[in-house]
Amino acid sequence: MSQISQIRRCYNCGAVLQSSDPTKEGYINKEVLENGSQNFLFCNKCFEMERFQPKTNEPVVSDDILTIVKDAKKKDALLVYVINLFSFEASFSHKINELISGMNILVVANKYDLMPKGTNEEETREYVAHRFRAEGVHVEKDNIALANAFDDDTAHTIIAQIYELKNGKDVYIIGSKLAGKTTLIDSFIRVYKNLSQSNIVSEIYPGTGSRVLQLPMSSKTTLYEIPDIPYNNSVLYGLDAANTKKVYVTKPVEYTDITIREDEVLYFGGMAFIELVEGKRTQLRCYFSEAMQFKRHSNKKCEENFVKAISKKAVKPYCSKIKSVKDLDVFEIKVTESNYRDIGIQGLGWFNFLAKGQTFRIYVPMGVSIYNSRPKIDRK
Ligand SMILES: Nc1nc2c(ncn2[C@@H]2O[C@H](COP(=O)(O)OP(=O)(O)OP(=O)(O)O)[C@@H](O)[C@H]2O)c(=O)[nH]1
Ligand SMILES: [Mg+2]
Repeated sequence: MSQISQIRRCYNCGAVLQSSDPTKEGYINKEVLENGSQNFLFCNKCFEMERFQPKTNEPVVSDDILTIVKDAKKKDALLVYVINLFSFEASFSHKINELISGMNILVVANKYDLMPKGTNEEETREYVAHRFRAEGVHVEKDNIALANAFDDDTAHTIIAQIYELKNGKDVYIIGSKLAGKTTLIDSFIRVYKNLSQSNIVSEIYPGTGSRVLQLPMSSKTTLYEIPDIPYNNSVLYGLDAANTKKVYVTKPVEYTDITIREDEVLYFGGMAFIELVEGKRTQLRCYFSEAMQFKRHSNKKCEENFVKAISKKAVKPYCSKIKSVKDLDVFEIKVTESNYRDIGIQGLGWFNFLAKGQTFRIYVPMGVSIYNSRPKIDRK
């Protein structure tokens, strides 16, 4: 008799995974290795690297939100966490994540309809679970619903999932501004039957100054809409209407491949730009709105030239808040591994590239977050 078993490797560094010797390459906790529910596994070293990246700007969360989340936790409620799948990676608040860790969570990965054609559902769930895991929040892969909030079928499925998971408890919906909570709740209201004696109301939540929408779920339980997690770390924050329209993605995103060389920069309109400070020529697979103008330049006086291009409105879309180089935040990312990676800008989009020891600098409007992660869309 013979037995075949698969040797699993770290998704990041490629080391063979083992849980016998923590001092050797590829060490991973035994329970994670044996769990079997995840296709992509990281050795502990790579996982820590991913998890404890230097934190960039975070959303500023009000005390009201924290009070409501604490209450939800105390009640052992189901938390429905709505994310905008196109751009959520840097939308998390560590204060909130510390609180929700260990709660019963259903993630609604919304705007799935904006993902490129052919996006794989299973891989997307895996990616979302990974991003939550990197934030210290465990979410079962089966508790990640891919959604288009406008769609009645989606609303039916999610409502059924909520009833299945809520265990007779209340439900709280949380998510960043523009994630799609209102659209989703409107769809719920269209498709669900209110069998209780109570009405849908919007009332001040006890202990806060916030008005909260409340939907009766049964005679004893209620669904509460927690106020938006602010998006002050997104490029969309404070952007004028005309430029917002150009940044905003409204149909399935299509990528553009652009190659940059060492000492070159690539503009993402007049919203942000990246510089290849060190490393061989690299192809960037860029996922941004179709109105985005990509332009390559030399990196000489790159910040000054970028500001000038914006002041002349020579690049579109542009962020009019950038009036001098002091209005730019700059991040440096050195990648060591030999694998595909994403670098993304909150609210704007992301690019994917083969990491081979490059050093990038990312210039963004002040206060905007960036992230560096395993790919959202796998390259076959
Ligand atoms: N393509 C697509 N767009 C969506 C989806 N859900 C919401 N939107 C759009 O995203 C934007 C934000 O949706 P809202 O439902 O208002 O989001 P919110 O989380 O309530 O955020 P607020 O604007 O703060 O109320 C709107 O322009 C919606 O039309 C979705 O599943 N797919
Ligand atoms: Mg809303």
